[in-house]
Amino acid sequence: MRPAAQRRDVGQPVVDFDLFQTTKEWLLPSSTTKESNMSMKLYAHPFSSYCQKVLIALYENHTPFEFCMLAPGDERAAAEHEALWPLKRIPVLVDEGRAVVEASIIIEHLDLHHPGPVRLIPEDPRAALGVRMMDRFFDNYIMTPMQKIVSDSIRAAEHRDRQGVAESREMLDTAYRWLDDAMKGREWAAGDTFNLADCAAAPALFYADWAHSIGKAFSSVHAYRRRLLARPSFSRAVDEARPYRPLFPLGAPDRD
Ligand SMILES: N[C@@H](CCC(=O)N[C@@H](CS)C(=O)NCC(=O)O)C(=O)O
Repeated sequence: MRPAAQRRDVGQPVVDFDLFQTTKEWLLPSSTTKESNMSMKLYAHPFSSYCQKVLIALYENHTPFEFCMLAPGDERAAAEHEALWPLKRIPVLVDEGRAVVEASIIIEHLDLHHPGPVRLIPEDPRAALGVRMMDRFFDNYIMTPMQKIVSDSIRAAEHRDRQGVAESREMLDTAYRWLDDAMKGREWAAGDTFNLADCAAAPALFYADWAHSIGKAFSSVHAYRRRLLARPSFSRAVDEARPYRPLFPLGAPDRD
């Protein structure tokens, strides 16, 4: 295992971003990224589920990068982040001065421009489609309802969305049931190897079980969640996020 990724003091200025590129250019692959030695920067927080999704991919291949911590209250880091991505969501990867957003796209970017021994997207386009389908499943039907339940709990009582939360809980139950069936006899979410779909699954199932517990009957989902927790890349992300557990709005359980 390589040493931990270099961590940057959040207050340091970022001098090498070209913030005046058009959005279209930001999203185009750079012709120079392949052989680049310039370090990548990830704007993230260790406790964020979507950031963990990308951290897992980086750790799987021991990809060097600089972690730019977005701590609450750090206005300078927040301003840098907003200049890169006005929608203010994390993670944001900066590679060769270009911002890459959306966790799945960041992982696609890593697989394309910084490949390692663990292929995050299979080369075979048919297999890749199955991986992307499962990635969408985890984001849309596990992560999204989990986030809804968590974010609703920090709203003022008069702004709570009871119906939305009830629908999210229902969606999670249906998604757990579907996944339990899908995971029977499978080690990883799509195919025989660990890939993008598992990067998405790990933090999604981790936090979803905290927000709306996975029923005991769904033994294949529980077994898969345990396999994910045992994977060194995710286990490292979970350990790095441990100090922030008191921030979990619903109260973190005393377990992983
Ligand atoms: N679709 C985005 C979702 C990213 C996202 O929701 N990130 C959360 C942290 S896990 C965030 O930035 N929350 C801040 C906010 O909602 O203001 C992705 O896949 O990267």
